[in-house]
Amino acid sequence: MRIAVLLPCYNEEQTIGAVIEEFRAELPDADIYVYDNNSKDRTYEIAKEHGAFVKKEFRQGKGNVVRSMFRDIDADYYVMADGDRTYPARFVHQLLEPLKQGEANIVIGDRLSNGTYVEENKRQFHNFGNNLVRGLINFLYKSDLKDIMTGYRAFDRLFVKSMPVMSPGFEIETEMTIHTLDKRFVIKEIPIEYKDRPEGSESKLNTFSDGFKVLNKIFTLFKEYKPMMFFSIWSVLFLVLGLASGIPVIVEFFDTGFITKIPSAILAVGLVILSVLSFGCGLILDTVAANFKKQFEWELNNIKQDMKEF
Ligand SMILES: Nc1nc2c(ncn2[C@@H]2O[C@H](COP(=O)(O)OP(=O)(O)O)[C@@H](O)[C@H]2O)c(=O)[nH]1
Ligand SMILES: [Mg+2]
Repeated sequence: MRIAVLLPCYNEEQTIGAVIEEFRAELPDADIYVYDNNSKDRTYEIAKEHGAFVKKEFRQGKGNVVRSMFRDIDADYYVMADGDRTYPARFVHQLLEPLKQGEANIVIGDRLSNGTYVEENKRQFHNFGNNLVRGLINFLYKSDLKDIMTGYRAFDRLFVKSMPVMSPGFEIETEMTIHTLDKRFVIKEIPIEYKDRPEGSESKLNTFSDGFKVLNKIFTLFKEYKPMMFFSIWSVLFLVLGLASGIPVIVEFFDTGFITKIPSAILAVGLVILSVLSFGCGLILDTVAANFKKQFEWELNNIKQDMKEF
């Protein structure tokens, strides 16, 4: 059974050595991979000195790194963590166990339910962001996840080899979670402790620009994965506005046999046409999305078949 530990890194010279040693102590037989993303410090050299498989990824962004890692690396189980020593390695066994038992395809280390993230993280706005994203996703996908954006995760091979990584940057975690829910992979959450970065080590995440990208990702994936619901919302909105401006015109017509509110009449017709168009878009794209889902299921069957022959 091969286990791969994946550590995407950008400027983590201060901590990467310790992270590699901690994971090696917990999983002596695992292969540890560090993908260095144009670091301006000695991350690459230090990771090499500590005996990790080190590779350079030139396209900047965590998503780009994860994309390459998922494509390049062969293993039965995968663990992903940050290179900043915020996710303790000792939880790795708890993360791997449900995969080995076949009880989950993806296990996430949840920083939020036991409050260690809220306690440790110094950036208050991140808690608001976490709550907002969690609320949105749980509402859209009728799920009950506690921590959507955690960087501590374990996956089985089926998940890794079928995950289309489209996000270039920090939206990658959100994308993975939504993909999991949409494609009915089994997800399990394990509460973990989170430790803030040591003094002098800096987070690469920008609260506002990356927060905006995450929200944008949720919006885009909602449109792509649930087009009927997405376009129905627009359709209803236009219909309500259309009726609001059109009903007085109709009432006037029945009362007097004439129409004097010409601008309202034109507006109402426009809005109702938009409503019907939105609904049509929803119907068409719903079929497209359904076909993609079927395609994906066949792809999963193929990957599973390859794994058996492997
Ligand atoms: N490869 C790569 N890794 C990155 C990049 N930005 C951040 N990381 C790594 O991704 C992980 C998470 O980033 P971090 O700054 O800790 O985000 P936070 O945990 O949300 O504060 C860390 O291991 C970073 O080194 C990047 O552009 N490329
Ligand atoms: Mg981090």
